[in-house]
Amino acid sequence: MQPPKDLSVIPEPVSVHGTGGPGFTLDRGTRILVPPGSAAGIHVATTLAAELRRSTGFPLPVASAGADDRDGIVLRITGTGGLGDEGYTLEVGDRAVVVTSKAAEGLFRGTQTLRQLLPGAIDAGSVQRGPWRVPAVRISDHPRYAWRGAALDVARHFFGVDEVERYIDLMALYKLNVLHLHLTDDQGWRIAVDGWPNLTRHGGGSEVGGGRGGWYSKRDYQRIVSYAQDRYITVVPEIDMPGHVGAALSSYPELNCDGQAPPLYTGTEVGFTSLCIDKPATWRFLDDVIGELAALTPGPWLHIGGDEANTVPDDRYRAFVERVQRIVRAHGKRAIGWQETAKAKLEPTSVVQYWDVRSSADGVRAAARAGNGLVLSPASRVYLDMKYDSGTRLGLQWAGHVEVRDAYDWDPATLLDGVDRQRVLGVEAQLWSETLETIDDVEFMAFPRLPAVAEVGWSPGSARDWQGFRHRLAAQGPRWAAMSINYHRSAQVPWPE
Ligand code: NGO
Repeated sequence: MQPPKDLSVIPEPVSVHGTGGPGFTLDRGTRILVPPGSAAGIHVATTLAAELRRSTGFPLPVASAGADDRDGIVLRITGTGGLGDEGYTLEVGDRAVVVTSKAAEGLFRGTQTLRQLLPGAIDAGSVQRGPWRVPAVRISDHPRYAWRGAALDVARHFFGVDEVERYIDLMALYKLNVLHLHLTDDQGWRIAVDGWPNLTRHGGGSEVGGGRGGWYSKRDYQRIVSYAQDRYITVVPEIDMPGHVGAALSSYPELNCDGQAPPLYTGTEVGFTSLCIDKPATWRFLDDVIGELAALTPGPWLHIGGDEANTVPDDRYRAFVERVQRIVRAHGKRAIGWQETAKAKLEPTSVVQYWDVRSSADGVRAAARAGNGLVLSPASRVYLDMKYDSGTRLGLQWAGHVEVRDAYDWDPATLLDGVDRQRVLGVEAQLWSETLETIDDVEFMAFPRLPAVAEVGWSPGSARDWQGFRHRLAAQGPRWAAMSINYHRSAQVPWPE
């Protein structure tokens, strides 16, 4: 049976069937049932209950499912026939919504679909009037790519823990699963390192335009990591090197070849700073920074930057990247670096992140041929800091304008010819913050393009089409209003009045 017409789930699930009947209505008596003794089930159920209580005002108790319990929102952990850890099925009957997955991740992703099957008002921060109907459907779903990321630049302008958590909330609704934090750059150093306190004390106190900046204590960073973990999102921290290090150079004279610390920098030019590659102090510094950050980070990845080191000759650059990869490995992590790192001899487990659509991608192709995984962030598609059009108040335009359709209408499998599609781990939307000062600014650039990239990463190519997508996006408008998201009302989307 055809699914009901007004379904507007993003990302589009792999398969959706209407099953007829009235569907399910969430009410004051609804319980959320989990498998007895399942900590993962309780965890997912508790997060869902908190989300749904805010707007319904219902108690929604979480309880262990007894053998005969079939009413309510039922979360089940059991094999789902090849849907993988993030895959799930969701069945809506008159008496129950049943979400099934083989793992907690998949259960959580399924509950995010359930949110989107409910009216947009379900995502409001205060109690709203129902009814809270869920249409009668059967969904079977799993992601196309394992890496569906969003990067936030907290270096050019600083964003506090609460603001990052807000961004994580927005990512979770669209099933993104990697948060890449760009923690250091010329304009600011944002993460505490015990052995090098001046990095934050001095280097954390600036940002683009001369504002106060800010930085995360280790506890702050851990709060972000665990908030993300609760939503099955992996944090990938980035320490950019050997370039983009102005704040570090300004904090410690010994990191400079001439022993002189430059003043803090608040402009937006790129590519003119570098660590002093031959100094022993540089390597002590990198080992400490990477070691401390690795110890704080539960995920397997550490991003080493590597972009735009324009003052470093190629042979020195290659030797630098190779040595840094070894340090990352020694601290138990896998390295990911911007596409420039493909100039070096990469470890088999290292990943290359493609971004610069202006320069040749041959190095990236060679890395893929050698077996390295790729994360795709083509600037003309997924740089959410690009202006939508010439009228956009915020943003840059070095990669052109990126309208919603540009962010949506492309295929990661064929973006780079000559690259084996098996090498593509996924996609990542970038949000650089040279022009973004507040979380409102961040939201304006991310919405509606972030959900577009989320669908590129999740949905099968065959399920995607721009015409359908723009209508599903339009239907998210009331939900975004309920969530007070500051979104761009792109003329490409038929928003309801
Ligand atoms: C480039 C540059 C960043 C800028 C960004 C602005 C990469 C990987 N390095 O992307 O420093 O902030 O463009 O769009």
